[in-house]
Amino acid sequence: MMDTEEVINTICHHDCGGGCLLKVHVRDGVVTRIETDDSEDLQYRACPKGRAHRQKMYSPDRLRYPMKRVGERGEGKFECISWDEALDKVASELKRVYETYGASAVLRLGGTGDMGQLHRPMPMNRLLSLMGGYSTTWGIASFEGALFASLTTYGTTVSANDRNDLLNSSLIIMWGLDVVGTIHGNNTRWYLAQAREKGTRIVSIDPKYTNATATFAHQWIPIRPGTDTAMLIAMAYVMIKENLQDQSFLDTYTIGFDRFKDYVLGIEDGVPKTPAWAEAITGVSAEVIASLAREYAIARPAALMPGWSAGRTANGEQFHRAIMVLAAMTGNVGKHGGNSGAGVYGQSYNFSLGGILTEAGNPVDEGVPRRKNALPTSGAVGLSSRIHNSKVWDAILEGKAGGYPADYKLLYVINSNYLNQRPNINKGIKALKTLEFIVVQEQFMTATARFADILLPMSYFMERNDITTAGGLSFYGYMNKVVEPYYETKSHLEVAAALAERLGISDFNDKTEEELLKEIVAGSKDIPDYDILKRDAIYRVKLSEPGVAFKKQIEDPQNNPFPTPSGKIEIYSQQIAYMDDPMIPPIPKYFETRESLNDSLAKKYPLQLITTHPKLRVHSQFYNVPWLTELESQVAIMNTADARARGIKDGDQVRVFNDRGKMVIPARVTQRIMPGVVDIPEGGWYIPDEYGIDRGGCPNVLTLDEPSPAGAFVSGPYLVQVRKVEED
Ligand SMILES: Nc1nc2c(c(=O)[nH]1)N[C@H]1C(S)=C(S)[C@@H](COP(=O)(O)OP(=O)(O)OC[C@H]3O[C@@H](n4cnc5c(=O)[nH]c(N)nc54)[C@H](O)[C@@H]3O)O[C@H]1N2
Ligand SMILES: Nc1nc2c(c(=O)[nH]1)N[C@H]1C(S)=C(S)[C@@H](COP(=O)(O)OP(=O)(O)OC[C@H]3O[C@@H](n4cnc5c(=O)[nH]c(N)nc54)[C@H](O)[C@@H]3O)O[C@H]1N2
Ligand code: SF4
Ligand SMILES: [Mo]
Repeated sequence: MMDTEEVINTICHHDCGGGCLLKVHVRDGVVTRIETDDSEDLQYRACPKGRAHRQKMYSPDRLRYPMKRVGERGEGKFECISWDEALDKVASELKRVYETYGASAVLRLGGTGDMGQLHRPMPMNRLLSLMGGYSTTWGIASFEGALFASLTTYGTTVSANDRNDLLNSSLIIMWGLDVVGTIHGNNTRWYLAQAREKGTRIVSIDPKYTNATATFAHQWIPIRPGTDTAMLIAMAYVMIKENLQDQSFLDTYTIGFDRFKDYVLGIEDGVPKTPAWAEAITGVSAEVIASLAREYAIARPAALMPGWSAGRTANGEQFHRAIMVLAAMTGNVGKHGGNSGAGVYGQSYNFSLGGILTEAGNPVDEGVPRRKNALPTSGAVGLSSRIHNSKVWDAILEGKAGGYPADYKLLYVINSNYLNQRPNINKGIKALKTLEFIVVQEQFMTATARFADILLPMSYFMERNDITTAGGLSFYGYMNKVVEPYYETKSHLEVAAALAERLGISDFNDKTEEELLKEIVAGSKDIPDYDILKRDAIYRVKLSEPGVAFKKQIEDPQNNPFPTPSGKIEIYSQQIAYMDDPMIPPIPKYFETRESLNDSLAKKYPLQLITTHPKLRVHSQFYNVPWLTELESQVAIMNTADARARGIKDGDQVRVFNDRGKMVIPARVTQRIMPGVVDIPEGGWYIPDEYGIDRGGCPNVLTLDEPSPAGAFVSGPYLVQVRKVEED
């Protein structure tokens, strides 16, 4: 018999901080096996999730047909309908809402399903803009605090060294960074492994003894969540007292160090920020703080590498501002082996692609004043027409009367499990029930999908073509279509195009998918040939040396000012001072987090919940893939002492609760998390029982829908209690 198996290269690019080559075996139009990169070159190897796609895309749970709601909203009762009926209904509801209430009543919520350039919310954004506009959100859930800090301190968000530059460091500090549990750039762990082998000292500061700590670190410093800024400021105190700071670097490249110094020494407020002061707040001993301060000041070059969780706290931007000040105090900015303290965009973010099906300019944003806490350089996200992504439920419930920019009537959700993935689900449910119409484009019956009036089944990345770029990785990727779409699923572009036709929007798009992708590739200065990119699926960009942020500014400051208003690294930011908000001070300061252990609420709810990112999921995606849940299931991770005090053993069912919600979940009892802290990884599915108690392990039943003052999404810590579920 003839062997009809083909191997097609494509790219998995999820919102995991990775992007990986898949070699997909296809037989008779069906994916039979997935292999990954085995090249001699730098490899972009898929993780177990990437290799489990076959089970996800052919899951019996996958949505196959358009559906309309038949029961109460949220009840999850649906009936299959034709695409014609579904699209007619969506088009007529859009038309009705535009005519009755105006464009701002249409709220478009997006997420990060997968990261192609074309099949995301962009086509729908264009259509809605041509219809008259739409309301949407601001605040990047991942790292808004880090972006704010980077824009104020350095004047740009592209401020981190490339990860391969870690091989030049003599000390690496992973501050709330777990590059094994989360992907923070495909090969970060590969570089850490090589650094470790070379003898580079590696320190990890984290409430959890993470996989990255276990694998790479020489020292683990457990710290109470939400208190990191106090430790950083106490490290600055030690450096100043012992005159360890790089004063000539500070004099040449920064402004405002003296103001910061006055705060640190207590000249400003009478409180010297000594290691003993920080010990009481952080739980880290004064000696450990002082010795890390000395070590970081003396080891040159040293890379201070933040993750994003410590910045997703109630005053998260202060953490990132403080870490950047320490990087400047030690003269580690702009140097090989150093790092600016930034943890977001590395130099490969400078890779660019051409015109995505361009947004038509959203009329709802036009002529709108900026928010008081928005930086002048933050673009459209700084407009007061936007709702912070943590405040969407209140905005729907209260509208203009509650001070929000509009009254919202129609919700359009694309590429997101918004209800599951935003804080305070119980409030979210109330809000969703008040809307006039909800459309959700989904692949699975998620918590959000259950609230749809019309549910549209979407194709998989392997069922359409797309292009992807870097995102911190040194490559461009072609996300090849490898099989035909599953049952009646359609791509995001096809849905927007079909709606445009029904709504009479003739200038939506006249190009095919491939023509659009060719245009995108043509806009890149790096990719030599479209067909070769398509065949190989990967084009590795070769750089002569690791990218170092601000190298020019440091080597030749006369000709290369920093892109800040002063041209210097701004330890003191006049742009922030203009905001005139005591909770966003112009120099970084420590503020006690809300729901800290000193809060009176801690008597009732004495444990601090954090919600880390799951190794074997991407947020809520892959939750329903048995190959992966066999390896790691959703649990509440707690310390042995806290468990013993409550009579809880590993594997016991426990209740985790606070005033916002309740869940029942198995406990994982371990010494790999510090006492007083509980971790329920984000992305567990919200699956309520008949009493409204979550049985799927979604931490957002417990979280508060309040951002930090400058807009960081707050993933923790929150106060909770844990009790054993008693058998009847
Ligand atoms: N408590 C807590 N909550 C958090 C966080 C936290 O740390 N703690 N982290 C926050 C962060 S940083 C983020 S980025 C957000 C993420 O929030 P979301 O972007 O909402 O996260 P996902 O769970 O990945 O949801 C994507 C959904 O899109 C659907 N989808 C629809 N169309 C497509 C498609 O074409 N392709 C794919 N692949 N999927 C499609 C997927 O099936 C999936 O249900 O969560 C935030 N929520
Ligand atoms: N496998 C996988 N990888 C992912 C994702 C995923 O869902 N799955 N999501 C991706 C996305 S969208 C994002 S935004 C990033 C998120 O990346 P991060 O925010 O860096 O990831 P987290 O797992 O939330 O937290 C990292 C570490 O910080 C610790 N931590 C929590 N709170 C604190 C604190 O207050 N102080 C200190 N010092 N440490 C703290 C946690 O214990 C954890 O070990 O991950 C990306 N990578
Ligand atoms: S899920 Fe992330 S790390 Fe895993 S294969 Fe896909 S892109 Fe790579
Ligand atoms: Mo994120």
